[in-house]
Amino acid sequence: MPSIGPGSFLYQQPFFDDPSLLASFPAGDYVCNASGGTLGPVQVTVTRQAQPYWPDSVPAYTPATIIAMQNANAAFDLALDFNAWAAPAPADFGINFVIIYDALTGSVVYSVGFNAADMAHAVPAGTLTRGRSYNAFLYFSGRSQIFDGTLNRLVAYDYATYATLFTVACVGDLNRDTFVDDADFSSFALAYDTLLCDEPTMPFGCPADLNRDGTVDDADFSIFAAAYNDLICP
Ligand SMILES: [Ca+2]
Ligand SMILES: [Ca+2]
Repeated sequence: MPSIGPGSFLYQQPFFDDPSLLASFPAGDYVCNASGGTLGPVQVTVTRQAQPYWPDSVPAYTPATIIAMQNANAAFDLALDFNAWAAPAPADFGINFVIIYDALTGSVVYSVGFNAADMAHAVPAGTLTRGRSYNAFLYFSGRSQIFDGTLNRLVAYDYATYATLFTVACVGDLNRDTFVDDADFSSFALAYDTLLCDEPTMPFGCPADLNRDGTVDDADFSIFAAAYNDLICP
């Protein structure tokens, strides 16, 4: 049986999707030696499966959620929609989280567990700070543990996907600098000329669509004009 020395962390890799790791660790059993943890030196057998537990269904936000995350308003609940797992992993133990990190400081500002069958979660109003950048992870982890009378056989896997998340400083502040000024007006005018949010030339997330109805038109201009008149985000 091949042996993996201390410092190897095979189980932490998303190895079912990594061709080089697949080549390095073909299906079979491996002895994994570890030390330095609270248990001291331990030895477990890691069973490398021939087939992935789930071929294609890892957690991911829906496209509409990813777009909404480009102009989130921290003052309201933020609805996150994502897929459930079509073929839940046969894990003895699974843990799933939405984890939101501040993109600048790296600190965790929000973390909540959810069930594998869940397809939505709302980040409560007031959790995020306006005018900031975040990374919002969907994290899935599963463990299967089998004691065969001699050894604990462990199969473990972790997978995470994430999307960038921006909160607006205020309505109309399209470049998120806390002022609604000529720079924002220029961006708004271009979007107004483009009109439709699903035009390829429209900036991602359609930030100038202030009433979120899919077009940048006179209704949005009325909202923008009021903010432009105020200049400074309240
Ligand atoms: Ca601005
Ligand atoms: Ca609109």
